Amino acid sequence: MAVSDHVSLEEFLDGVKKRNEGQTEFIQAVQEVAQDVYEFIADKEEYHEARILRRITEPDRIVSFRVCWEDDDHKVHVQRGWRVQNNNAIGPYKGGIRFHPTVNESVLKFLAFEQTFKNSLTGLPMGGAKGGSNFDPRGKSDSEVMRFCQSFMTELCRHIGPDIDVPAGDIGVGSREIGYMFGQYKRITNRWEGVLTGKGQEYGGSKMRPEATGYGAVYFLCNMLRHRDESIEGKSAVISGSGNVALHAAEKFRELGGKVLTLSDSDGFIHDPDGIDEEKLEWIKDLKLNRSGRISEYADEFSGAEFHEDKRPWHVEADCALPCATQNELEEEGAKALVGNGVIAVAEGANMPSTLKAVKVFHNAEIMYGPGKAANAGGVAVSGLEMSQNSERISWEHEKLHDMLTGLMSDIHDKCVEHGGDGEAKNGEYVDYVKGANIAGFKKVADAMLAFGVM
Ligand code: NDP
Ligand code: 2IT
Repeated sequence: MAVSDHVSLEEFLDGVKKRNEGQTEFIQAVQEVAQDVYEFIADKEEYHEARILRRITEPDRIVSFRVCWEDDDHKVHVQRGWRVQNNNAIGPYKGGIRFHPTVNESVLKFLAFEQTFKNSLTGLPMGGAKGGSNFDPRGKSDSEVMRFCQSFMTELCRHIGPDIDVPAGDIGVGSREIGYMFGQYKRITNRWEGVLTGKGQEYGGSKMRPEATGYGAVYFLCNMLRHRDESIEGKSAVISGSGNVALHAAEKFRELGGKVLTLSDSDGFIHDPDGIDEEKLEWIKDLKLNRSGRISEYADEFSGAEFHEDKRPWHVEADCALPCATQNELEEEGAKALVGNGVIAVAEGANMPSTLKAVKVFHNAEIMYGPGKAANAGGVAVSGLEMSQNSERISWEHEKLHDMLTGLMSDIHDKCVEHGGDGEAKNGEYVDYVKGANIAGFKKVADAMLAFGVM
């Protein structure tokens, strides 16, 4: 029997900071989870003895590799690629791949750590991982992106497999990149298997996967609102980002009777006081998907809309906020502006878009705040369903998958209420969704780890 290991929360966090010096995003993510987990395990000696949290904060492994590729002018580029396999206690490693110049080990470790809890919350058998590269797909030709993806997969393929680790998309990795990577995996291994999710529907991709994260975030928002006898009908929203998650969140929010006021990209945000209707949204999709355009062009196209360069949309008055771009895009000052303008609910489509100080502002104001690991879990949940369909060699219909997605988001909401509120599915009480998600996500992984003994 192991001896008890009762280090205080402060000592534990000091250790995390020392062991991961300079990895600010990773430390931030651990800090947010550790507070709640410590409270939960205060009287549960077995988790202390087995040092479960200490083990979850040490990735199972990190693979780092060189990715070499040639551009259209035959210039050779050398980039770095990573896969962080955080924890596979409850299922094969699972999580997206990000291509963005800001990618580094800290960012991928925070994402893999968060993914471990998110995947657990879905109730599906998936462990947590994340990968990517500091490659910037912006401004690159299709051929350049193809050569990069092939080179990246040539190394990554040694570390993944349908029962080992199943990557998917994230920032900078959409259906085009998944296609190139899947093709290369198949070519090298001579195996057609469900090794990636988010595939095209012609070759094993699941219906509903492209929409799942954004729609799921709005369904999570609906569940939070319903808990307080509210709905989206007639409400307004500020949304950041204009990628896969943001555009599908905007689409669903509008479909459910809400008015979307803003969208953004890394150049700034657009504000359309008349609301971004279906036709305008189709125009943006075409701009982003087919013309590699910038969101600023919206203000030139639609009268009444304004572009705010280098600004974020949090000062625009709205009932709801959906940060759907990237980590730490919503700081304390933005949170105060939202609360000051009477926001009632925030649902995170992005991963950790709110800083710790911003989260505190939401908690103090007791608004409904759904953290990314709960609110954006719809994407990976449908990825899990894509894995099931691939294993069964079958394709489920749109309606069935849609029903499963809404059911999964409602279950995740209920788990948050169970551990972050007073457990009643519908009573209007304040729910600490961060605490609920952290504890529910932790418990399943921790209990599986206890079953395996010390390793
Ligand atoms: P996309 O690449 O499709 O879109 C990303 C959007 O965010 C773009 O509008 C981009 O603008 C903006 N953005 C990216 N980085 C920055 C930055 N540093 N500052 C400001 N804006 C930025 O990615 P997704 O929509 O897939 O992902 C968005 C978020 O959702 C990420 O946090 C991701 O981890 C999370 N997520 C995604 C899931 C999915 O299924 N795709 C699942 C769960 C979470 P620009 O074009 O100017 O770079
Ligand atoms: O952050 C995420 O959940 C994702 N990028 C999706 C992961 C997945 O495996 O579908």
